[in-house]
Amino acid sequence: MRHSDWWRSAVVYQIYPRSFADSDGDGIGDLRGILSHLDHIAELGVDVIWLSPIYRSPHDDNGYDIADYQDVDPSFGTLADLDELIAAVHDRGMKLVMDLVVNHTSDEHAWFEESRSGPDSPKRDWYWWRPPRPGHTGGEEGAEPTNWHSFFSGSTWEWDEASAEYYLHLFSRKQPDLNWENVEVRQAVHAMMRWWLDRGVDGFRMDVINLISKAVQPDGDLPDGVAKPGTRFGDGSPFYTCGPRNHEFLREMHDEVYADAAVLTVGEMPGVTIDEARRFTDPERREVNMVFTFEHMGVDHGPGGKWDSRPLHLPDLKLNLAAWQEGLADQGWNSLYWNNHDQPRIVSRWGDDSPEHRVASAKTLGTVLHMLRGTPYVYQGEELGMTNANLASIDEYRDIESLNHYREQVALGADPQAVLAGIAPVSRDNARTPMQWDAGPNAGFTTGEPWLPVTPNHVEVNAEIVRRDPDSVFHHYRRLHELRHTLPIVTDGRFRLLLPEHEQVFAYLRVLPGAEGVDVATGSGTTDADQVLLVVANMSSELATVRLEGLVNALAGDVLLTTHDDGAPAVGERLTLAPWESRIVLS
Ligand code: ISL
Repeated sequence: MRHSDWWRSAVVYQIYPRSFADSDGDGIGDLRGILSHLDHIAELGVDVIWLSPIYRSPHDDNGYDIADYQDVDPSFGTLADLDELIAAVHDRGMKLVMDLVVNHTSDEHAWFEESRSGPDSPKRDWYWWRPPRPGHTGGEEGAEPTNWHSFFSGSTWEWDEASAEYYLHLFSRKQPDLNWENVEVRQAVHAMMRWWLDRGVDGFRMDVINLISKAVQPDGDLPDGVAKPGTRFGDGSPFYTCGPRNHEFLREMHDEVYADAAVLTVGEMPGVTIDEARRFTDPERREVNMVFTFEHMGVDHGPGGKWDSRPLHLPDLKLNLAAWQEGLADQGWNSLYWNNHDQPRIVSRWGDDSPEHRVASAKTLGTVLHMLRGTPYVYQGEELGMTNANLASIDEYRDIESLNHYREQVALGADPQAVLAGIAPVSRDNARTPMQWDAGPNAGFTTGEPWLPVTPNHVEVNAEIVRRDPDSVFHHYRRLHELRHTLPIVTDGRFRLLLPEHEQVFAYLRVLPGAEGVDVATGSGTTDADQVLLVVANMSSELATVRLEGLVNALAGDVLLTTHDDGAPAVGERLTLAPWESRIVLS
């Protein structure tokens, strides 16, 4: 492994600062709160911390709407606090990766304020300004330049009365899209990134970085999308997902900013395909190290998409993850995640968060993800087995995506209770409830009023308890990280899915060729000379029985990690697994 490839055997821990730890009692997490809990993260044995945005922001989208890329928001602290954090992270042998949100800025960013000042502004072209649709005066329904539906409901266009033009915002109206066609925009972003690298940060997680190139037509137009059923809007995503100049822009960024730095770069990419991901992450192309796919996060969506979630059909998940494992085996690199600040908690989503199965299911989900090939990401609280929020009414929600969806649907005549029932299991607020540090008031997160309710189960589910208990989710994750750091097979082994159709069990092999010429790529079997890591996991709350044909040797290897200590040693090809039991076996 080259020195610059250090991230291939690394584990990343994501902090959502607003919900991590509050040092000053205002109910909002902050940098000094993070500083006081760094040892918790170091003990977990991760290599990198990714910090969700802490920049100056009006917080329309909790900091993903940035008003100044080179300053810290007062609610989080100061630049001096951040310098201290960078140093403290480095002192503990870890690295710090910043969130880079450059598809859009806040409408309160000086660039946009200048751009908005009028059509003659030198920065007018830094954003997407367009006149009303021909035959319309502007401001009225249907006058928008395209019919695109925003990620956060409503139109992607906001009317600016003063200059009688619209501006584009794929997300909230307070998140105007930057025009990456304009070279000055790109140069300003590059300069800002270099400023952060000079300050000592170790890389970037790039927010929706596959949306920055819009398919603008030769006449300057952006095309309408195909109509979305039940709304007046169309799907604009073909015109901004992995657009025509996306690769060029990332290659340019690489060459201008981090060609010579051993940084970690990960692009968040909704709608990216395996083929595109392979190109984005092919080291030869010099773009980014890895991307976040959304495909596996969509396998439980019904026809109504995100708000229409269904119980998981395990074979769908296995086939999707296997396709990415195989698709990026020879070229490119995967990132691995179950959770982040936008996804519901995995133990509530695909595990079983009842008292009986919560711990085992959280561990087994961790096992299945962490033994895959790629760089794993752990989201704050995942190591505690934190659950969904179970918020009682719409008044308790804070997430702009959930709130806008609710308002839009109710305005269209939908039953409010039905809309709420769709939001509850998937809302981004599920991930954003305060970190559960202890059983005390507000889970030790704040001495004030938390900005989002603390989950009542913090009395049993908290950091203090899991760090003390050697059988906890925390220590299971710590051991998973240890395996990655000590066994080259976890980083480098080929992946082979077993039992693709099995509805309860997720089983796969990782294989390192032991003798020259052994072709594991074909999946045609293994030889005695190969090193084989077997992962077998019951992903259900019932007993499961499997036949692992031809794998007697693999089953008879050393059990490196298991959820159930009393699990009988495997004899023969038939194996019965307790609910949520999993094993990692090396032979
Ligand atoms: O959460 C989502 C899945 O339905 C999307 O709506 C989400 O907004 C999308 O995945 C992009 O996410 C990123 O950019 C957004 C920000 O709100 C998210 O928090 C961020 O992760 C806009 O900056």
